[in-house]
Parts: sequence; structure tokens; C-alpha cells
Amino acid sequence: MHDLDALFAALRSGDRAALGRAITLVESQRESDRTMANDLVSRCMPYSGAGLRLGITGIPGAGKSTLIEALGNALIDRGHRVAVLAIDPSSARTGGSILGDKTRMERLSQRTLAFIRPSPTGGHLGGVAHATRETIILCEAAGYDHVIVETVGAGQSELEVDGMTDLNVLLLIAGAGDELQGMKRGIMESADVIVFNKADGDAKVRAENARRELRGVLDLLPLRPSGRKAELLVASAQDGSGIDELRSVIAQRYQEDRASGSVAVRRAEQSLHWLDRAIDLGLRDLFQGNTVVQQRMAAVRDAVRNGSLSPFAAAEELLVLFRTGGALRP
Ligand SMILES: Nc1nc2c(ncn2[C@@H]2O[C@H](COP(=O)(O)OP(=O)(O)O)[C@@H](O)[C@H]2O)c(=O)[nH]1
Ligand SMILES: [Mg+2]
Repeated sequence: MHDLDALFAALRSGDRAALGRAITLVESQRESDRTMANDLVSRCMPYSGAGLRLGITGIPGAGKSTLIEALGNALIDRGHRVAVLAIDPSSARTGGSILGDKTRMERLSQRTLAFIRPSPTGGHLGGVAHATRETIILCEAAGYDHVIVETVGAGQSELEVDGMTDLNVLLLIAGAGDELQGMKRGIMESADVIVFNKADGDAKVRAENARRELRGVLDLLPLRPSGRKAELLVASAQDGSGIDELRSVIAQRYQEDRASGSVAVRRAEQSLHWLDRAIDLGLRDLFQGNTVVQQRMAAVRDAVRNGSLSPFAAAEELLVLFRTGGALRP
């Protein structure tokens, strides 16, 4: 397709507007855009995969965007090209993130070697995650060797940022009580680096203490499959402390994982996971779009709600209708 040739060529040449258009295409929910989007992603795949995919998670207000501004600038100063993608359902709802992130990443957004893309709005979380994963491929093909995904790590497994990144950084604020929340929700298991953030002024001592305490707790837990313990750091984007240490810890872990082959293994597992997810979602869409199923759905839901039909029998009935197109309906 002619349009696609031009878009792909422009994207590969590093044209940021073209990258923006390409991302809009993969975010599109329109059926007619899907073929083109799939085509484009397939073409980009051979040119992707060389760079680091980094997740930055933490509750809203943890300082993710501000830290990414600092880290991103430090990476660019060292000759890297940095793309920042935000998945933040809360800000998509209020519509406030775009403005907020632009001001928090003011310097970064002005640099020619950076690309910042706010949350896709609309669509279900599964769709957002899907679009973000494809967007990573597009950014890499456009020449960004660091793709940073900012997400609220509030336990929304649907976001599955862990399913698309090589390394994850969790931001905590000492004394906010979220150390334990993070533990409970299993977020800490997927964190390679945990940063006690906003460690400036009076908060510095508190952050150092929290780091020591958490180290003690984590040392009691069994080793993760990687055989590696999470690195614990203290940082402040405001006074700049700890940022270079964070950058170098990330670089070192990534190099180790590249060398050991675990990045490749992890990405292969992630791809299979997304294949399964895409099939699940596709089947559900087919099922819900089936007219025979639709005609029967309301009655079946009523029956399940009032207890006259078991949910399993109901599902079975609907699935039979789906498979037979209603032919076996008595
Ligand atoms: N004291 C201090 N405040 C910070 C720091 N980083 C961010 N903030 C402030 O915390 C608030 C939330 O920051 P933001 O980066 O938007 O958090 P996000 O929601 O996690 O992306 C803003 O008012 C920032 O100015 C820091 O290192 N120190
Ligand atoms: Mg933010």
C-alpha cells in the first residue's frame, strides 16, 4: 500500500510527526485501520528490539514523570535517544495528564532526541496495553534505543507493563505506607530496582532509613527466578541526587541480562503471552458480536442473576449457540 510505504519510510528516517501518526494508527479501534496497523508493526519488527524497554511504576504523585524527565535528559546527554510512553488510566479519565506531563517533562519534551507520548484515551485497558506494546516496536524502529513506559503500578494487572518491559523500576515515597501495599500486591516481585523517591530536604533521612528497613525485609524473601535481588536506591529528581546512580544501575542490569540471554527469553515469553491475550480478546469480541448470542444474552443474564440458571450451564448454552449459530437450539 502506497500510504504505508511512505509512512514507514518517514518513520524509519526519524520523522517524529510520522511516528506520531503511526502510533495513532495502532491506537485506532477502527477495524479498517487494524490491517494497516498490523502491516506497519510487522514491517517495523525487524528494526526493533535492540534497545532497552524500561517500566517506571508507582502510585500517582510518586514522581514518575519528574524522574523520567531527569533520567531521560541524563540518557540523552550520553548519546541515547529516549521515547517516553505513558499509560495512566487515572489521567486518561481526567484528561489532566497531558498538560501535567508536558510541564513535568518540559526540558525533555524540547529535546530533538526525545519523543513523549501521553496515554491513549478511550478503549479498555487491554486495548491500551496492546497499543502500548505495539508502540514500543514503532519507537524502536524509529531509532529510539530507550523506551520508557510510565504507569501507575497500582496492581491493575490489566496494564501488564511487566509483560512488555525488560526491567522495571518502582518508585516509593518513604513514610507513605506504600512499601507494604506494594508487598501485598506483589508489585515488588516484578521490580528490579526500587527507588525511595523525593529524598530531598527532611525526607532524605527518612528515605535512607526506609531503604535500610526494606533491604532487611527483602533479604528474608526467597530469591526471584532471576536469582537477583532488587536494587534499592534513594533519589530526588528535584535536587538531582541518585539519578546518575539509577541510570548506571539500570544500564548494568540490562547489560547483564543481555549477555546472559535472559532478555531474549523474557521477550519470547512476553510475545507468547500477548499471542494468547490477543486470541482471548478476539474470541470474546467474536462471541459478543454474534447475533444469535446477542439475542439470547439478556434472558440468560436475567436467569443467572435471579438464580434460576447456573452460570456454568448458562455459559455452556451460549457457547453452544455460538458454535452452532443457533441450529441446535431446541
Ligand atoms: N520534593 C520533591 N518533589 C517532587 C520530586 N519529584 C516530583 N515531585 C513533585 O511531586 C508531584 C508529582 O510529580 P509527578 O512527576 O507528576 O508524579 P507522577 O504522578 O508519579 O508522574 C509534583 O508536584 C512534583 O513537583 C522530588 O524529587 N522531590
Ligand atoms: Mg506522571
